[in-house]
Amino acid sequence: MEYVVAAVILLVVLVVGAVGLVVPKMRRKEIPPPAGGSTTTLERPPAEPPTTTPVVPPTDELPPLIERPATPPVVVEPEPTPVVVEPEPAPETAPELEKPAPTAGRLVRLRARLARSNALGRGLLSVLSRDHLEEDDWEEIEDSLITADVGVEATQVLVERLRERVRILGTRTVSEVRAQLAEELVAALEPDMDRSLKTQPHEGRPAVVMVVGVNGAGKTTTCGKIGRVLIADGRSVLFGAADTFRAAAAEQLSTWGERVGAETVRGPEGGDPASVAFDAVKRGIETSVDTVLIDTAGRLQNKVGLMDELGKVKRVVEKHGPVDETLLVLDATTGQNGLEQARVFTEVVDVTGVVLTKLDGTAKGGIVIAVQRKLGIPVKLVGLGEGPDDLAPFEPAAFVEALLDGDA
Ligand SMILES: Nc1nc2c(ncn2[C@@H]2O[C@H](COP(=O)(O)OP(=O)(O)O)[C@@H](O)[C@H]2O)c(=O)[nH]1
Ligand SMILES: [Mg+2]
Repeated sequence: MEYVVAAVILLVVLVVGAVGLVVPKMRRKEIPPPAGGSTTTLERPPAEPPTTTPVVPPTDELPPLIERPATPPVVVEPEPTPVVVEPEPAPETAPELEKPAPTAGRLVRLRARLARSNALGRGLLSVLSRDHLEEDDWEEIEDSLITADVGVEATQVLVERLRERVRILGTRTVSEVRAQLAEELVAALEPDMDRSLKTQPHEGRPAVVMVVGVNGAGKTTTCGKIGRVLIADGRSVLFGAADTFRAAAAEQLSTWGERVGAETVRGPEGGDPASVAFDAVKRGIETSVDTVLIDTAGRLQNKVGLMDELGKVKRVVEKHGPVDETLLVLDATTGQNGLEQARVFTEVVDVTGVVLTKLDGTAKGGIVIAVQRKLGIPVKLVGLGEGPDDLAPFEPAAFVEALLDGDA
């Protein structure tokens, strides 16, 4: 038994001893692997320390850089938004407060522009100042007037009167001839016609001005320009965008309105023009403006449709009270053809005045005489360019001076 016990003990001792020897070895062997890992660790440390080391110092340096760019973009982004919002009203308000050019000085520019683009006077004066006027000379004078768009009828009357004068007075100096020609041209423009614009408000409601004419004649532009003229004179205006055919037309009119701080009443694209016009006048009454300016569409493709539409606009607007002024806008560059188209409008609505636009262009000033003669309606305003204040009241004497200016 004792042997057995001793053997067991010995065995246990041996086993323990063996384990004692083996485990340390295994630990050493196991450690190496971790030590082998320490190879990685060796790589790591250099990596880690540098990582840690650079990270720390740069952290001090980089963060500010990183934060700044990171933060600023965020800060900068929100900032611009409010900044953008603020500037917008500011520039809009600024021009609004700037009063449009007064109407008084506008004829000076009219003279310059007409003198630049029209040569009515030059040919006429050179012929008229010849020593003896033969039949050929008078024909040349007639041609000059017709070329200047005065129209055949008006030309014949003019020439007849000039011949009479020359025969009786026998004048020949350029200045004398010029004066006579000017007098005759002014007379042909019927200077006694009433050219005032009916824009004064009534008791409790604004004056209503309707603007009609073919597309492209300059209706919307003229609405905007008239609004500025009125505002320059200290009045308040409201625009009605009754050209609902194109969204761009309402947009265009709103822009004119915004520039002078005037409200624009507009409807949906393709909506009923008459209801927009009605709403505009209604709004004008509510806000107590002096004048409501109504822009209309001018599609001539369908004359019946146009008549119906314009007639309806007028009828509906007149539920508030009579329309004070219906202005027909005519493009002066379309000459005699434009006149024929213009007639359609005079059949549809009771036109009270003509606005002759684009006289700054290639137009011949004689068209003014033809327009009045053919339509029997006074030219009240003339358009002299695309600028916001390029519209002037029409004054026959000043206009004739401009036509003849620089040519004598
Ligand atoms: N040169 C010149 N251009 C003008 C005048 N009036 C209008 N226009 C231009 O004519 C074009 C048509 O004008 P717009 O008002 O849109 O015509 P609407 O279709 O009748 O409303 C635009 O380019 C205007 O700037 C003017 O008196 N002189
Ligand atoms: Mg228009």
